[in-house]
Amino acid sequence: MGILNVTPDSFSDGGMFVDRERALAHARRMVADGADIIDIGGESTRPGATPVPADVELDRVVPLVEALAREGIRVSVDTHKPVVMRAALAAGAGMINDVRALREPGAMEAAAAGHATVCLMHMQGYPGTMQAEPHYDDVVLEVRDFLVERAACCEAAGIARDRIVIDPGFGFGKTLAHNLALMRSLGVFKAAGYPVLVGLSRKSMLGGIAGRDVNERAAASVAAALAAIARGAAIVRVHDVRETVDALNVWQAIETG
Ligand code: 7PJ
Repeated sequence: MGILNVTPDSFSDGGMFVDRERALAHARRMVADGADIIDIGGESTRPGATPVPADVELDRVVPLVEALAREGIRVSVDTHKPVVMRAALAAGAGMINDVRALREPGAMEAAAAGHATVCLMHMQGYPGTMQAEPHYDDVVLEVRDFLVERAACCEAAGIARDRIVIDPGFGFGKTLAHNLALMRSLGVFKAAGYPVLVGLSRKSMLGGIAGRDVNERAAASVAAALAAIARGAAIVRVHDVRETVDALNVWQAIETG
């Protein structure tokens, strides 16, 4: 899954793809490099980011969904707003990626309409304050139980099991120790019976380990993506598609002999 942020303030590529033609060109480049899905985000979820009104988010996201879907590209939309979900699905999106796991009023119903896949992500707290003092007694079991419960709600709302993907939400209300524990136990999430999505690309956790600024984290991100796939992740959400695909191809060739 290649990341396309059309926000002026995202942490690593903020402002780069606000222009529609540049955004489309970048999406096409990621597909040519091997991305199967393009995840479009019109509102930054980084700590302290300003919320975006629905009309601004719609204007940023919907024309891109339409254009890419028309080209046969599988599009995911990173949003928690039901109105954006509905518009994105009408424009041809095949996936709703919600960092709030469809907890906004009306989000579950909006995502259930149609046949799109939903990605349910775990977050403790809210973007403004989530990194202040994250706390868990058992991070793996608490995150797993939350996701399984959200998935059950989705199924009760008419979203078939095979439309659901789960994501531990690396960096969303988690310390480095929490993130590492989740990564080591990724098998627990896979065992819950849903495909697992992992998003670690260029995140501060990698910056902390590697001692690199945000735009110098490609190698660290590739290592994280490989580790995630090796532990059973079905989808990795990444900025550096070409580098990740190269690494995965080599790894896979070795694994399959
Ligand atoms: C994630 C996401 C993630 C899913 C963001 C960033 C922050 N969606 N949206 N998983 N992260 N499913 O890219 O660093 O980890 S926005």
